[in-house]
Order: sequence, then C-alpha cells, then structure tokens
Amino acid sequence: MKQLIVVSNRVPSPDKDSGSQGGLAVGVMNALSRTRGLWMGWNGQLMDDAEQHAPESYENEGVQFATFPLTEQEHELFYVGYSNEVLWPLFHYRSDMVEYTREKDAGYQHVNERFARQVASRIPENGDATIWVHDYQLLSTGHYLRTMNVEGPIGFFLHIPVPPWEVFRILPHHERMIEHLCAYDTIGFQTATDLRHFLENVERSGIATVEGNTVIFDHRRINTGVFPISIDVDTAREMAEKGEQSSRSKRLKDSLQGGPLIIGVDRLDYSKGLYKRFQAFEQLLENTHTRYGNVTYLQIAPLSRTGVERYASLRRELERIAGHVNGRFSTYDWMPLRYLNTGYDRETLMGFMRQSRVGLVTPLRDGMNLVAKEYVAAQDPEDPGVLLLSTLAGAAEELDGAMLCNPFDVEEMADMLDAALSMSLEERKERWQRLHKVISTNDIHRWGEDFITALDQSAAARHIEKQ
Ligand code: GDG
Repeated sequence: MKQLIVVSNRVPSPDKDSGSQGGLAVGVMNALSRTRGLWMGWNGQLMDDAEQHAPESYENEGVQFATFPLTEQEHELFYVGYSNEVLWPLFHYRSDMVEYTREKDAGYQHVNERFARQVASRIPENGDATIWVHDYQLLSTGHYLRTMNVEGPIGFFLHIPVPPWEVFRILPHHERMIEHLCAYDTIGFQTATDLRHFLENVERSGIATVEGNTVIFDHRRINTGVFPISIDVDTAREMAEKGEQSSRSKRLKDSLQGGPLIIGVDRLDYSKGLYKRFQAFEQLLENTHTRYGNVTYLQIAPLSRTGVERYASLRRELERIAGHVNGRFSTYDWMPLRYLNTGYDRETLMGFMRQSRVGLVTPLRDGMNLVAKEYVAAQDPEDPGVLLLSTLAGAAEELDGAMLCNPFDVEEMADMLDAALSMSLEERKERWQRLHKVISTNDIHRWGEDFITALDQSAAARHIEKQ
C-alpha cells in the first residue's frame, strides 16, 4: 500500500486531539491513519536560519508529522503577501483588494519549491507515495515536485472558490498558475461552479485543452472533480449534546432571560460578510418592536491573519458598528449584540450552536463554509434552529433546507432573520430533516476517501500515447 503524504501550509497542533480540530483536520487525519500516513507543513515558527532546518518529526494518533520553520521574509512574502494579499482576495472576487508585487510572487514560488524539497526528501526509496497538496498557499508545489522527478500520484484540493475568467485573468502570470496546476493528477474543488470556472480558465488561458472534466496537457490527463468538504456529523452532534450541559452553556442560557439567540461563528475575515450582517441585525431591531429587549445576537469572531493590514482595518470597522448598534439599542439589562474576538473549544461552541434559534452564515463569498454544516449537526431534532445561509457560500449549492439570502441585501437579511425567528416548529423540523440528510449522506469520511480513490485512479490513467 502506498504511503499517503498530505501537505498543507499549517498542520494541526500536536497538543490538541483531533476532536478539537476543524473539518479539514478530521478528514485528513482519518485518511492518514489508514495508511500510517505523513502530514507535512510549516510549524508556525519563524527562524533566521530556517533553510538549514530539516523537518522535525513526531507522531500523534498513529499519524506521522514533519514540520519545518520559515524565515520572517519568506513568511512575509509567501504567506502575508502573495497568499493573503493577492490570491485570497482575488479568489474571493475582491480584485479591488489585490496588492500584487513581483517580490511577493517570487517569494511564493520560492516557498512552494521549498515545500516540495521537504516533501521529496520524505518520499520512501521505492517511490511508493501518494501526495495530497492542500489549498491556495501551495498551488505550485506539485509543479516543483515534478521538477524533482517525483513520478507518483499527486493531487490538489482547493478549499476556496475559483473566480470566473474575467476576474482570474487579473492575476499577473495566471497562465503560469494553470501550467503549474497541470502537474497534478487530480484537482478537486468544493462546488460544481468552481470546477466550471476552473475549466473555463484553463481553456481561455490557452495553456491546455479540456475534454469533459479532463484537462489535457503535454500528453497527460489531469482529472478534475467536485469533492464538497464536510464534517464528522456524529462527533459534532455528541459534542453539541455534551456542550449544552456545560456550565458555560447554562450561564449563556440564563443570561438570555428567555429570549431567542442568533449565533454567528466566523474567523474575522472580510469574506465572511460580518459588517453587512451587523447592519442587518440593526435593521431587524429598527423594524420590529417585538424583538426589542428580547433577541440576542452572539457573534464569535476569533482574530485571524493579524499581520495583514486589511484585517486590522476590518477589525476597527466592526468594533465601531458593534458599539454603534449597542449604544443605540441596549437597555440597562439587555445588550442585543455580543461581539467577541475570543475563540472557544469545539464542545463549548457546538453547545452554543445547539441553543441558538438561528445560525447566521452570510459570507460574501466562501469556498464551502463548515460552520453551516456544524450548526445543522448541533441541533436538537425535536426543536431545531433555522440556518440562514448566504447564496454565495459553497454550502448553499448543497444544503437543501436552509433559508437562503443574498448577503449584499441588508434589508432582505433583516426580513429573513425576522421570519426565521418566527418560524413554526413544524417548518423548522421539516427543513432540518432535509439538511441533516445532506450532511449525513456526504460526511467528512467520504470526502477523504473519494478524493484519494479518484487520485489513485487518475494517476494510473495519466499517460496518453504519443501518436
Ligand atoms: C476555509 C474556506 C472551507 C471558528 N471559530 C472557532 C472555531 N472555528 C472553526 C469552525 C469551522 C472552522 O473554524 C472554520 O471553517 P469555515 O469552513 O467556516 O471557514 P474557513 O476558515 O474560511 O475555511 C471554507 C474550509 O476552508 C474547509 O475547506 O469550508 O470555505 O474558506 O470548523 O467551527 N473552532 C473553535 N473555536 C472557535 O472559536 N474550536
């Protein structure tokens, strides 16, 4: 059996068990533990002499890990610069936020090559390894692995959306990106829309040809497909049941004084639509006197990418509007908007979700959005809450039963929040059953298995005979 090597920018922290990690970690750990696999990536440390450091190895839950540091300059150019100031905004359709420089571009290529070198050094002597590379930070890693004569199956999964051609072609050297992606055997996307955009981008770039879902480049076939990421539904439900009994959950419940709770859980990121969401909540309070003094909206928004300026300015904007909403509507014993930058352990989080009458998930653009699926899994089947979901989240292509809203239409969101808060138990149950069917049919275990199976098959059918 081939060894599976997973490569991602960060690897899960060894001091957390897999139950406390997010969906990606669970799905990947599951696939890795079946083959005593290896997970490689940056260890989160910055060191002047990072280039001299061999990967540091350790084992956790039957999975090997090998992590390595970056230099401060590599981190600045590759991670902050090109990954998060060029690719992230562009792929989330925010071309106005793209801050491209040649130096960032070169830094990205350099670090992708360094990742490839580290991975190549860990491939078994007989070459029997299947390599699975993750996400937008490492788009070019497969290309560099091929230049190092790695012949085995290499797959790539993109966790974020793919923009259409007119946005994609804004990226300087986008042809090179397509060419680098052609080094993989399988490329996976979250949704059918992302796949369609990718195939269009390949064709329009003129770098390769497309036949159905197959890309043809240099006498090789590259298989593409849709693999919507999901969650471990049973574990999420168990955590929610346990979390609901915790003292934190009880204190939260008491503090609501019998009123309904709306919950949002997002990394603090402009793609998540938090500003418009706060505006919609303000509009709800303005429109409906019956909600006044009664409804509470809890927004958990742990800070992320604090080194990127756009995230610091978003934080200031959210602090301002949260203060404005509370200043305008709070009474001496009721604060409508609870806005927190603290992260919580998963059990607490799932317990909070279970108590919430509405799960508010309104990104302006999102690859999938696992919080939407976690919210569904956390609900009590006898008294489930309502998922209010953006049409622009990948999850909306899958989650039949959610209330769908346009996150750019603040007034519509306010009206839908009101409707969600008033929804009958019968309708809530009927919608939840449909939602639960989707997440339990396609859960995280299936995601990992389906991708690896597709990858091994496409590597076997890679070559096209030269005429
Ligand atoms: C990218 C794509 C795609 C959040 N706050 C806390 C916490 N979380 C957890 C959530 C969820 C995860 O973080 C976030 O996942 P999302 O999918 O919602 O969003 P991104 O971080 O942007 O992820 C996205 C995903 O990759 C997977 O492919 O779905 O579209 O952008 O699991 O619950 N977890 C804990 N405490 C918190 O305070 N423990």
